[in-house]
Amino acid sequence: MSSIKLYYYPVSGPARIALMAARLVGVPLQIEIVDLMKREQFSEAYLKINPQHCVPTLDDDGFILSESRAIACYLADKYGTDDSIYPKDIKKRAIHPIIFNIETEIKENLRDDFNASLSVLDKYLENNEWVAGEHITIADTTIFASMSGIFAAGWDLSYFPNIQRWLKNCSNLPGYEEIKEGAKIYGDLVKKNLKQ
Ligand SMILES: N[C@@H](CCC(=O)N[C@@H](CS)C(=O)NCC(=O)O)C(=O)O
Repeated sequence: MSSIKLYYYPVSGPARIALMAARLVGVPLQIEIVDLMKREQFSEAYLKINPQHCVPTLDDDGFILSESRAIACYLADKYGTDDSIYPKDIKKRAIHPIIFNIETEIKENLRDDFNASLSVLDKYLENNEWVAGEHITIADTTIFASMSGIFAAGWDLSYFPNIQRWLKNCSNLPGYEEIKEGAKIYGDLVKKNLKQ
């Protein structure tokens, strides 16, 4: 297999989505760190492959792709050994997006919105081991990777027992050890911002 590069920064949730999807698929990656703190995403070379100057970006033997979820789908479609982690059946694919916006203060309505999204996720997990059913799919790695920073910030999950069980399972996934430090840095930044 030719080399697949992932332009990555561990503190970025979208970058973690792409990395965990790749690890779940089992495709070998060459990770290229783009240090956002040093503004490396604005280098001339990087802007040529990603004019939107963000991570992640995938370079699969010259085929350049940005957008974390598109990368997850591409990797699963192209390199997945079967379609279980990204079903071909579009009805099996359907999940609700979970969106969270953070500012320096978490306003009551945002907190409620996020908890409402968590309730939906918890309900999905009530009768299912994984988000989309009995099998792990890229829905799990995508949701887990994007929310891992918020969980690392210590979001109160006491009302969501199924999410707590799912999180334990997610912490055994391939790629988890690699992403957990970035998620922790993100979580610490959130905690620090909230204290200010
Ligand atoms: N929709 C994009 C969002 C990517 C994104 O926002 N990346 C941020 C880090 S979380 C970034 O690289 N920001 C640097 C910049 O915009 O200059 C995706 O899902 O891949």
